[in-house]
Amino acid sequence: MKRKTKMMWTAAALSVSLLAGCSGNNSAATSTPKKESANTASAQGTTQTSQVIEPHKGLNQPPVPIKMERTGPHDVNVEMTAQITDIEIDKGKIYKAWTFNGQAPGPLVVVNEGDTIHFTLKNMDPAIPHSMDFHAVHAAPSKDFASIQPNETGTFSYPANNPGVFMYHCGTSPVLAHIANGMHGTIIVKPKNGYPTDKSIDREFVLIQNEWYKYNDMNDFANGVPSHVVFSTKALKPGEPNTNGDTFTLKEHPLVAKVGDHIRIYVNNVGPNEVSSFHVVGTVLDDVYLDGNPANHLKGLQTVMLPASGGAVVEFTVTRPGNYPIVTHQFNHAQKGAVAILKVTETGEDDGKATMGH
Ligand SMILES: [Cu+2]
Repeated sequence: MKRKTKMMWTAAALSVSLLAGCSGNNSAATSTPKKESANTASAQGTTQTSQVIEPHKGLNQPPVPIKMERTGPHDVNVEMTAQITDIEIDKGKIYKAWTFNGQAPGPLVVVNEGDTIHFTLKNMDPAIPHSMDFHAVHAAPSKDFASIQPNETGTFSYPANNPGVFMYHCGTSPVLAHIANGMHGTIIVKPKNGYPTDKSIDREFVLIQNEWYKYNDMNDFANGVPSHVVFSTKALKPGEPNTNGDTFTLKEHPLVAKVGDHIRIYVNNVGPNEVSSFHVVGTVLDDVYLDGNPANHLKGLQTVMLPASGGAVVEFTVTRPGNYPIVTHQFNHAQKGAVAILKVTETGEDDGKATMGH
């Protein structure tokens, strides 16, 4: 790795896998909270105060950093919150999201294949029960993914024995409402023996795709089409950006690489409803590991199909300087925001020039 990062957002220390065998507190900060208050949010955006459910009116809980601590060679404590936090999903449009830790998608969780996750969920929502369903683990959902009542805390343990890029989400009924309101995210389980291409990777990023609908509108969630389809990125290392799923941040603050870099992206489509036709304009995906499992190795893909919840590790080389749009090739969704820019420069640093749309 020859990555040099710029401090664009507040640092986040995320990968407990880096702490294997030692114990230490590895908490992550989130992106800089938006300045809008709930009042200005309702004035600026389409989220009308009248639509906000009564117990959430005026509520905008500041993001609480995730806590991750490795307590043994194969044991990781993860503490997260369920909380109500305003997210700017489009310029000036605030969504009073149901979130994990005040981010939507929630904070990235990284563990090692073979770890046992000791998970604690603190429900800060004054009104609604929430829960956690990690796709990466083997568990009894009725017990291990049980709902935590408002203002209560619950703890669960389960093994993460399969490597890959997995979705997590709140599994409280109606699940569609909890996911569509923002309670989703990504957990990476690092393969015990790595990926065959590990040695040649120069830079790696995380990209998550999600959709937004009308605020807390069950009919729109079930029968409508998304108003916004968006990408976000999450930090793999301290100092890398954490962003929420919005239409503009990854255009204004692109991912940055150097000419010749071999790039890896951990990508996850958290839906809730749509599939992603993940595509990087200007290159071919030389190596793809479906769901991030090294056994699912494909070569030379133009586009990788990610079902709702699906993940992948995709790798490619950038041979020429310029801006490479990363899209879902379902262009109705790209038009609604699902474009991120990878800026490739001779130096590997952002040259500050504006990026183009797509
Ligand atoms: Cu929930």
